[in-house]
Amino acid sequence: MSLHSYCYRRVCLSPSETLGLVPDAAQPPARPPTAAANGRRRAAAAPSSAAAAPRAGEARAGPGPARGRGQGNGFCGLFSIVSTAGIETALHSVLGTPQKPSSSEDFIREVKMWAAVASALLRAKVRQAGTCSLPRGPKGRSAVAAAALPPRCWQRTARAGHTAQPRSMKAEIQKVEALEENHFVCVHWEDGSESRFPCVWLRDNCQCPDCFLDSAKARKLLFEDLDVNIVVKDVTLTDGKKISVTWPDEHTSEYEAKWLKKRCFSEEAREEMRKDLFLPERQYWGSDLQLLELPFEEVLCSDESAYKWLCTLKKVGIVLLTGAPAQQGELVKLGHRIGFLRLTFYGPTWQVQDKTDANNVAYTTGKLSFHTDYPVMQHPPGVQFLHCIKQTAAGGESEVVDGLHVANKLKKQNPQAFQILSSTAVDYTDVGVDYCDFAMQCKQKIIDIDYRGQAVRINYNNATRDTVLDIPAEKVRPFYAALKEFDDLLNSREHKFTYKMKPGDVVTFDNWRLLHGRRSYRSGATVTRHLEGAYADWDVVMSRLRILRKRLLGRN
Ligand code: OGA
Ligand code: NM2
Ligand code: ZN
Ligand code: ZN
Repeated sequence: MSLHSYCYRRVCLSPSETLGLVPDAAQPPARPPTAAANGRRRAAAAPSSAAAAPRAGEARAGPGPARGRGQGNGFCGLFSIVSTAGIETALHSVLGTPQKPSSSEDFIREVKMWAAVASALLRAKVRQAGTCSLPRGPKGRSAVAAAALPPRCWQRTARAGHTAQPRSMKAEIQKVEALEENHFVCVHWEDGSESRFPCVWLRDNCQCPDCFLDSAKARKLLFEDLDVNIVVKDVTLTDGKKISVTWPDEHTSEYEAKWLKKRCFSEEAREEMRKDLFLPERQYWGSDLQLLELPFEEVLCSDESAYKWLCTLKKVGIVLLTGAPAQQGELVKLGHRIGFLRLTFYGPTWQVQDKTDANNVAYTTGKLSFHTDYPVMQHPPGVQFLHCIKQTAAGGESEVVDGLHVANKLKKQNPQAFQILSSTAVDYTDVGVDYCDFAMQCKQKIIDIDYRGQAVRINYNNATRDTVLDIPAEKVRPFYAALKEFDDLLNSREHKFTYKMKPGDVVTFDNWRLLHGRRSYRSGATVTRHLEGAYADWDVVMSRLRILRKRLLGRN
């Protein structure tokens, strides 16, 4: 075992505590950082409560990079950790930096040093009874996590029975026949309708154990073994509920009526399936937004509430969860509720507050104009959570706008501006240090469109839009003019919705669809406003939504 994996495994936490954010233990982590780099990063990696910790930058160990966060003083910073996530963050920070020490001896010395730091951290975790003792539950889950989410309470409620009934789907077959030189199987349904299934698709989707691994619900049949010109040798109907196909090589396949009906190739059936799988329905809104509020605790513990939360998040794009404890660590529970959070260079969760030498404009008291987070990533976070821990008396109000709704309006109002924004690749940049050091660059269209020309994602943050603009000079002014049109529309009174978060509020929103902003507030000697933020991926959120829906409504 290499030194890397040695020190890594020693500090690895159990999967339930790690949000799934810890890289696979089998993969060697990046090299430990140099001491100098860590002097800058250490405390930044340990989220600490606003009250207990020094403000970022107030107790700097030494000069950091221009955009670095620089805070804390050596080991004291490490011991200010108050949550499992904090420990994990710190350990990643300690172990996950790609900087190279100068020689292999240096390297080994540093690995040893950081291994010692890691075990000190683990000891600290046990020692700090008041702030971070994590008594084990029966299966090694931390009591903190268990209290928030009593042993997978969503699993418990799942078995408790539900009001919703499975959807009835009548699928009785009257007759079956082969058509078009046996290239199609035509199923005649009892209701008089019919479905035509191409033979190549039927053979490809044989559900027998030789062709399909039921435990994985995945195809075993290799594509190289599929004859794309295959025809049926024989097709028969068994009791109206099943058809049986014999292939030229005598392989037989059976297909159930219900299974076939769902997979009918008609435009209507495919649309139905699309809706079932992806819930594409959107409700557009403007200043008239009816913001759904749900109690935070209910979403954690009731499947019905969680389902409502995620359905509305998908359809409307924003839901407010209320009454969360006004302390750090609550978003980690929300992450567990869906599956896991999305790690970025700003950490597993991040603290939005005024910081000295802020490494992001969000970490100042300034106004944030309408933006989506992280367009500098090729795949920006789909969902964002912002938990208000502390709110300032004057200023700091939040604003949201339905970006896809506004993009549709722009398309009608000024098709040329829409065309420019949906075809010009804009450079974004983000360089600095936080969870580890980063130098992000990305090209994004401000309005992403699908194959039909429909707006599907907004990628716009004026702060991280690069000074580099990789377009011909004559296209520059038209680009700015188009962006001005869009920005003006976003900011029009009819489109934006304003609210002010209270401690305990958690706003959850679609970061691909909404743009959000905040009004400025006065800076002071102490932190007067503090939000904890986190991201999730739409894939993960949709996965949880489908599971909840299946459980509650009996549908896929
Ligand atoms: C951010 C952000 C909003 C706020 O951190 O990206 O948009 O209200 N914050 O501070
Ligand atoms: N923060 C809030 O695109 C961005 O820079 C969004 C991200 C710092 C995690 C801000
Ligand atoms: Zn088969
Ligand atoms: Zn933001």
